[in-house]
Amino acid sequence: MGSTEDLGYPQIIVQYSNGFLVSKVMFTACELGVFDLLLESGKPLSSDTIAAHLGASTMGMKRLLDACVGLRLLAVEMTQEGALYRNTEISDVYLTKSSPKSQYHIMMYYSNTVYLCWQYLADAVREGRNQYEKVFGVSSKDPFGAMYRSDEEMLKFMAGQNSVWSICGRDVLAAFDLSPFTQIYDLGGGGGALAQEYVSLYPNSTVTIYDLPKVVQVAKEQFVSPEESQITFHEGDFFNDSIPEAELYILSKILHDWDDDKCKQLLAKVYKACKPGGGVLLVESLLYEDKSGPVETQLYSMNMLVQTEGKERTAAEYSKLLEAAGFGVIQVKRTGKLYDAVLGRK
Ligand code: ASE
Repeated sequence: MGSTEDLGYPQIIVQYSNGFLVSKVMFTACELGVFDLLLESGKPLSSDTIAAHLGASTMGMKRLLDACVGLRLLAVEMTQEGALYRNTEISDVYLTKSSPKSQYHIMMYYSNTVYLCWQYLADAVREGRNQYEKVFGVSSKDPFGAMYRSDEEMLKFMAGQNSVWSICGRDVLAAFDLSPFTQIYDLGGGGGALAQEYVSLYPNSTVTIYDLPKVVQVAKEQFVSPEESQITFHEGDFFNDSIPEAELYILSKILHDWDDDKCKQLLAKVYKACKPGGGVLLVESLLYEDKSGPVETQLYSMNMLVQTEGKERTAAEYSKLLEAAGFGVIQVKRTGKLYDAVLGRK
């Protein structure tokens, strides 16, 4: 890359400028069901066939499919009947709705919600706050009131947040030996995918998903079957309602939604509720200490600016918050994937 730039062609600038076009092509192919159709079909299909099945224009679909080939999300072969398209292995596994590792729902959340918020990134930077008022016409004072402004939005958020655990859940839960803990609360556990990973990795544990009543209701109806007897629910607002006693509390992508004061308030409450010898597991995307990366985490921190009251933090920043609440013996494990783990003990 360096040498191309030395010759006066700014490869990196061109690539970054086109980044949002890349995202939107992938999101759109997901949304229209291109990858699902090609998986179901089991054989390569022409663009006309795909367009007909998906109720799209032949001209628009052909262009979308060719762009997906350029992005290596589809493969094409030339035959006597013309071009035939098929999924790549990565697309089969991650971009189809039915795959156990599907990232479809987070793509839909990015494409239809996050994307709209980023329209006002400059305002978010100028004002230092989220942009729900401008984007959706809802008050920005209560970020989760805004994010859950309709049942449909809440469901999309829950499904989206669930999808990441199929690719990172095991790593964050295996970062420490959590087998001594049997009684777990997952505060803000949402759709329950991390709780499901937890009980499959630690079969002697029971995980209680603590979340807002309407979130718990949807989790029970749509995400966690009553047959999963190791998973139970507790309806409440962890800032305003009591937190029951347990051995381990999981706070997965919770602290990054809030400013330091709110984090300290919540952690102090968790510390009080926690059994002696128990602990708290923070699951977050950790910035390097000098905040020079990882770039994914820096971008997520920008997203916390447009969508929440929080930010992504360094391991030292999370340790300070834990210490302020009373937790000691703090251990940090970077997983090398999107999310990392920090364990504090009481
Ligand atoms: C939250 C997590 C997310 C609140 C809002 C969110 C994510 C997207 N919007 O706790 C997942 C992380 N991805 C990004 C882009 O931040």
